[in-house]
Amino acid sequence: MTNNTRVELLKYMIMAREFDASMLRLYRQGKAFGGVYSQLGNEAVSVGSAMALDPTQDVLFPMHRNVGAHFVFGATIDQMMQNQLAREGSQMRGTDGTGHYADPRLRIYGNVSHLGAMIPVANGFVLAGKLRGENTVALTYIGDGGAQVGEVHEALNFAAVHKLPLVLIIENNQYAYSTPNSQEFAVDQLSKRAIGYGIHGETIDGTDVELVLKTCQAAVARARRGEGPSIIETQTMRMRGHAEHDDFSYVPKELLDEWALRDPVNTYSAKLIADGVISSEEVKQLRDTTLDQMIASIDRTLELPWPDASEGFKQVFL
Ligand SMILES: Cc1ncc(C[n+]2csc(CCOP(=O)(O)OP(=O)(O)O)c2C)c(N)n1
Ligand SMILES: [Mg+2]
Repeated sequence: MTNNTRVELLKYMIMAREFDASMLRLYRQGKAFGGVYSQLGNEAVSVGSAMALDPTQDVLFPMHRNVGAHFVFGATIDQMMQNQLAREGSQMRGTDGTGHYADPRLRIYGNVSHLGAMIPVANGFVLAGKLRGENTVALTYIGDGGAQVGEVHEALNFAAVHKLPLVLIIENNQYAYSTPNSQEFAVDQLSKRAIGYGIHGETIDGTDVELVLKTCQAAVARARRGEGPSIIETQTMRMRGHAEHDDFSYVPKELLDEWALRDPVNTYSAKLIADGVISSEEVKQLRDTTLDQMIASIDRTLELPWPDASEGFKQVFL
């Protein structure tokens, strides 16, 4: 892996981290509406996986904790801010913050809220590509809770039978709302389900961005060779509540303390400093510059008008 790629990985993780931190502040200031779903602790999954794709030919179907993947695919901070603060320019015209939109220009198809429902859509996209003779790979995500929905099984079976170029990341962040893994499934690794579909599956440490990138690159290469889909289960911890209204008092504090030591941004910064790829001063500068970019974007976005109320009645069944 080149030093350039390593610095890029860090840069995108810091962008995701600072965007997230901004949203948490804006929520407490009463300026962010609806659900604010923190991706704290998930940056390595989001960034490492999206970096494995070719944004000019592949497609991204992100979930609610994948801000980093959006940035890798070229979404601007302003665009993401307009979406989340529901201002003019929002891709959902103010009706939602993180889902229910498509950005064909950037090849990003934002999540629908019904868990599991996006995987068949990703299947359809790459099946169409296959029929047209294109070599498009779709990357999508599902949580440890969402992975228990029936549609996920149907979609994986379909993708396996048709050898579709699909990479599914199961983001196992230990909880689905207040439900822990122990109440969700009885298998020790969700990737073992791949055996039942006859496809490739593996479980990896989702706090290690280089491991995520390499694992996803291998999955993308298999998909391009026509070898079909892969399931990659990434082990992380949801370091905040389900969304910011949730105080997550049901999560044992020791568990959070344990995972805090594996913070993906801090551990990767330390690794690159130890390897002499970047200095601690440069890391600090990167974080400061990124924070300045967030603040400038927030200022610009809060100046924007709200979308007209009539927008809420468009593109919906009444
Ligand atoms: C089919 C379906 N059931 C329930 C919900 C409500 N819901 C939204 S997010 C969520 C928890 C999801 O947990 P998980 O899949 O582990 O993802 P995480 O939020 O932890 O990243 C639930 C129950 C939904 N959106 N869709
Ligand atoms: Mg979860």
